[in-house]
Amino acid sequence: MKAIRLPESEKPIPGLSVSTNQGLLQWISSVDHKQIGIMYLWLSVLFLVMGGCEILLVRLQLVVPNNDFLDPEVFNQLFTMHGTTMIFFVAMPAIFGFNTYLVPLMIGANDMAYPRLNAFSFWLTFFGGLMLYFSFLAGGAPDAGWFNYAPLNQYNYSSSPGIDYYCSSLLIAGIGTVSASANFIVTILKYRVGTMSLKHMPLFVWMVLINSFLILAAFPALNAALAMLLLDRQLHAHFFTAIGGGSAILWQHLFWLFGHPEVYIVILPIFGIFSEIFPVYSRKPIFGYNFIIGSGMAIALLAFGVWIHHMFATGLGNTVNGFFAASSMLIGIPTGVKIFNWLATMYGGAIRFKVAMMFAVAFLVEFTIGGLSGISFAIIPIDWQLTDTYYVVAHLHYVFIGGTLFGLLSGLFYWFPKISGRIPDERLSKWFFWLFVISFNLTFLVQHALGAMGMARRVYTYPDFAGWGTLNLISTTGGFLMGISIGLLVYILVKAIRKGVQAPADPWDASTLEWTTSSPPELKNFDQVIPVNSTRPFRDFKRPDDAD
Ligand code: HEM
Ligand SMILES: [Cu+2]
Repeated sequence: MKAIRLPESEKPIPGLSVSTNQGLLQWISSVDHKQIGIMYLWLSVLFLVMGGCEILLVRLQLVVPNNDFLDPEVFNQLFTMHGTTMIFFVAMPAIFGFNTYLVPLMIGANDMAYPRLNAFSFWLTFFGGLMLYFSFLAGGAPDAGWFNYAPLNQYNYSSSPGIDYYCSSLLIAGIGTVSASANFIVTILKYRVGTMSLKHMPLFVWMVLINSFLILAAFPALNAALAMLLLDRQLHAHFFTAIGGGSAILWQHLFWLFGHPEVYIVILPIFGIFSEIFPVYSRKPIFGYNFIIGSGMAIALLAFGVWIHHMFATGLGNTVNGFFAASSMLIGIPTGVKIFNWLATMYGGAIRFKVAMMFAVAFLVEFTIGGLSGISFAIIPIDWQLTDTYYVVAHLHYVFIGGTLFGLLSGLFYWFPKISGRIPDERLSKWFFWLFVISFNLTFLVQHALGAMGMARRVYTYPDFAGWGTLNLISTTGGFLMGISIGLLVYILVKAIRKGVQAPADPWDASTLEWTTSSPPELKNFDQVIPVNSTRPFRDFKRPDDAD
């Protein structure tokens, strides 16, 4: 098979080149998708450390009953900043980092469709995050929880400027998110190498495409709500105050119309990552390629039909609740389909337990636990009993950490050699894996019990009820061990970048186009691209006698 030479004029790269070596200035002015992707990834590591430190203070306050280590006001700010940071400035930038770095490489393109818009999107996210943290200096951070319910978000209940910063910073970052998504859609639809049809596109790219449409539909609801709240707070409008004819429940509708799709926004690209990783480390083609795409689309559509399951306790009536309970049960099905696809991919395969694969297998277990507690919330009487207890905190971390973060870590260990050109220390990485998985379960498994025993979430302190102290002590210990494991991860990455073993172009015997470039890729990704006639073009190129 002959490789296809890309025309020289295909994608002139404006800006500076990697080899000019101008240090920081070069990064700041870069419009290269690989550098922007790497900046997104470091941004998320930075905020992971910030959000982690905030919640460790919270866990310290909760380590024993009747503790008064923190002020209640500070406590509210810390858990609010933790949740907001983790969702908007850890999960989102990390996902955009992978998307931005990988999509052009995986479709055989030399950059995004709009390289300057790409840089613009990154810097909006960056300054959005900076602005959120500036609130600490400006008189107090936001303190009404990451979903910022009315009327708590109104001036009478929160008179520090924290919530104004919440609105402005999420608006700025939100504009970045929307513009980046438009960029992905055009890039994927218009810049694929000539022979790659939609049905040969890597599943990761498919999930990014679906996800980008999901973002374009969901983020406007949030952005509108934030703008309305700013008007309420700054110009005394009454969108969310009952006195002036507004409605506090309206905030919840708008927020969750965005917020439920958001939880799929942070999981769909992860499903894409796993759909790349399971086949490579099982040495088999993915089982049910079309089903993975179809169930991805089903999830994206259904995501807009379940938001009221966050509002069962607000008194919307049995008919409404019943409808949304049913739709919430339904959305478990396409997710279950994907889990079965991955299990079937592993079945009978020659599995290699590299760290990326270990995280992928652990994900199957942890995410299923999170999925089951999620289904239990779709049963309305159970939701009424457990909502706003630690059971919710346990559930959301099993999906956010056991799902999103495990996926990001799996992807990190898979693509790190490509991105950095170095192999991380395998033995240390396995230590990290075990420490992280064990401490994660130590922290959050017991919170199911705490929730069932009635411990409310977001409480500043709690009485000395039987068992509560012990379980909270276990949870705090687990949290600090998680903190240590994240420190170990940063050490592993920095050490690998400094003096890791040089990575070959294709360390895992993979199947997609990004592995045909050198590690790390040159500034111009491709001079020539191999032909794409299947979902595993590189493997077919390496073993033409045994092509798909
Ligand atoms: C070091 C690891 C982590 C620990 C120990 C931790 C612990 C906690 C705790 C104890 C709370 C409840 C605070 C309260 O209600 O009193 C909480 C809330 C939350 N966490 Fe985490 N968390 C961690 C990582 C993450 C990650 C990675 C994410 C998302 C990607 C996340 C997302 C959230 C969200 C959305 C909330 C709700 C905040 C709110 O109630 O407004 N957490 N976390
Ligand atoms: Cu939901």
